Amino acid sequence: MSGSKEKISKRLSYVLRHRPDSIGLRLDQQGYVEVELLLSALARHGDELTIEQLNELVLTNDKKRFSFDPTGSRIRANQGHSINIDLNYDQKSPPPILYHGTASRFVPSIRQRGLLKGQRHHVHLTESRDTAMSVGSRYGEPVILIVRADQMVANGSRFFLSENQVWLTECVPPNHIEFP
Ligand code: HQG
Repeated sequence: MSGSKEKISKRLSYVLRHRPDSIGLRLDQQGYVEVELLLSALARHGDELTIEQLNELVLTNDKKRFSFDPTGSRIRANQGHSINIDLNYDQKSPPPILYHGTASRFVPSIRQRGLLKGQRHHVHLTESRDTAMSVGSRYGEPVILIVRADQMVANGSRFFLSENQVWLTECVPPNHIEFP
């Protein structure tokens, strides 16, 4: 595929998280697709990508967005899906505080309704303020919210950790959010 690694990563994210059907693919239950099928489907749709380029991308991707299965014959996105698949995430005990980066214009609504998962399967949280800051900057003036995971666990919420260290949960009620 011509273009930057970022462009290829975005294209793969689109296909593997949201629209495999856009290039005639189906993902299995765990979100995997055969690497060979992926490469040939991309090629049929005008995006030539070699197996070497794909390996390099998976290895060096800034957020480790993709991973191969243990045999290396299949690939999937690690998180962020809008299509219905079962990633078999490990339920885990989170640190007491997690961060969520958002845009200032969403804050009034979040104060009222809490953090909602929207199109995705979960609300995405991080242990890193820096990551929260850059995620928030995508949509406007960034704001970092502090999520009291400790209080949520005490109230029975479940948390999951994706392979690329994104913390996931169903929703975050407003009373467990500290606003700046
Ligand atoms: C906001 C990136 C109004 C929420 C990141 C966010 C992440 C509300 C936006 C991953 C709301 C949804 C996901 C409410 C939530 N009212 N706005 N009640 N509740 N929102 O993109 O978390 O680079 O679906 O704050 O690292 O921003 O793609 O979610 O601003 O892990 O690999 O609604 O994307 O990873 O936006 O980002 P998104 P997100 P990648």
